[in-house]
Amino acid sequence: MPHPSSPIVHNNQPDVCGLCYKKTAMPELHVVGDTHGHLNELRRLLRAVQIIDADDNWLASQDTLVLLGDMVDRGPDGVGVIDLLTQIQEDARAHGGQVHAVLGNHEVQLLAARQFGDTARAPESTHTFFGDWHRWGGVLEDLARLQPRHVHWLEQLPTVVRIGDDLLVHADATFYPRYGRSVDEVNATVADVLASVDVARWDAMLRDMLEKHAFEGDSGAQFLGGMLARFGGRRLIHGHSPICHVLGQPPDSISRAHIYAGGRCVNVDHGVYLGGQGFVFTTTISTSATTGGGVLTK
Ligand SMILES: [Mn+2]
Repeated sequence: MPHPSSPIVHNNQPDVCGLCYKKTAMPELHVVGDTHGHLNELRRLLRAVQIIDADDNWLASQDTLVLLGDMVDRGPDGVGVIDLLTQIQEDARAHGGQVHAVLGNHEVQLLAARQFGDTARAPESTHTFFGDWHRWGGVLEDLARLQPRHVHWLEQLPTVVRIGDDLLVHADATFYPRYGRSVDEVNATVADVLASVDVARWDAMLRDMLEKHAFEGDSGAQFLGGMLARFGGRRLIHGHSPICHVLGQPPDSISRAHIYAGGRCVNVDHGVYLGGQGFVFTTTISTSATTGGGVLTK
């Protein structure tokens, strides 16, 4: 096999040479949990596993990177996170890779604060969209810096993504199958709400997105099984519920994903905004024959 002239090779058979980026032939899936405006930490994590280089160039060949939502709020630079993701999304695409970001409740809360401001969330409610966004960690500088290109990027985010046998969503919540019978239907339903000016629909969706811990215990595992049967996939990966809270451990002690429900559920919320060191969950992309149409009982 001829030796490449440059150590930087985007190669369809990357395991032929030790100087090539990728040591394995199989494309990998990398998943990053709730970033919450922590741009420096996100860069540090992506650089540490050589997904991007020191200048934010894509290094991960034909791999797929998924940011699992709640990329904004709570931290210093949510808009900076959006800008970085937009840029590496383009760079990855140009090099055969993919970057997806999934919609989390904080993205919807930010869009709601921008669109509805001091509008009450319900006729008798004293809660406003802006007030709730701010109370739950909304950063005023982010709202002020939000340009139409950021809004457009947020509005087109998918809510569910399936990569091989992995189904990726932000929240360990039960609303997804109520929003559609397929991944595409759920994404279309959420996009339809975001494109609407219907306060009641926004309010209901925001409440749906706040649920946590839906896949825990026997009934949770049963629901999870139905959800995987419905949307396809053999495993679900989510963020939204910091692992340190789930396990009752200090945030800085969390260094890996929390795998539960007999291996069919993976929580990757590293709690970076709470002081967690963060991690990137990496797995090979496998595809087996899976079918949709399962029955959900929860
Ligand atoms: Mn969340």
